[in-house]
Amino acid sequence: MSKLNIVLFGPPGAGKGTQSEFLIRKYGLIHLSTGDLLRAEIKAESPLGLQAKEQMDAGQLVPDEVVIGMIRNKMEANLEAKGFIFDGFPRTRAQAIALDEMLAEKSEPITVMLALEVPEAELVKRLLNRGATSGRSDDQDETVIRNRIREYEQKTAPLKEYYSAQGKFKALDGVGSVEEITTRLMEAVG
Ligand code: B4P
Repeated sequence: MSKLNIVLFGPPGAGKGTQSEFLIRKYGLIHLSTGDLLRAEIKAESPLGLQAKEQMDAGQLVPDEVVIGMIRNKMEANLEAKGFIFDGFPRTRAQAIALDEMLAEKSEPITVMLALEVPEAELVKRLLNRGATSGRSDDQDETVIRNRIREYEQKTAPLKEYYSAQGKFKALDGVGSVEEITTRLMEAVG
């Protein structure tokens, strides 16, 4: 049976992390979140984590080679997986090309890219709210949050065209209750 490889896509605060939890349980997939992997490096105070923290706290993307290397290691450690959910990766065209190359080596292409669409005002509200409760440093300051959204618009949003050209792009309304959005995602996976 072919593997199910999902790219869960959307701006910061669109609900990627939240929805990944349901999708990995439903389909038995491995969750690969570059944000979570980077935060684990920061917690461990590794050299990579110390460098990434500066960029993350400024609302900038971490260099491509860093996140591509992390994803490659995790995929190689999970060769028997039924498939992967890529959450927050790829975020640039170079990352998308690298991911396609890694999957081509194993003849297991991306199945679908599911893009959660949420207006900017709602994103800022959700992230400030999380900043008030979770202590995530990049969620505390509205300027940093808006910078992350700008980075998304400039470097990440163009990937919609990249996946459209492969016939894999599906956009979904990301506003509503968490359960409603989970249902929309499951319908889109089919
Ligand atoms: P991430 O960890 O990916 O964080 P994020 O984009 O801010 O979104 P996240 O997935 O956490 O939030 P979610 O939408 O689930 O990245 C953090 C940083 O790491 C980046 O800024 C960058 O510096 C670096 N980085 C990561 N990946 C990289 C890459 N590939 N290349 C370069 N740099 C990289 O949810 C947000 C909040 O909304 C939650 O509090 C949730 O409770 C709430 N929410 C969810 N669904 C909701 C709903 N339906 N209604 C109301 N609230 C909802």
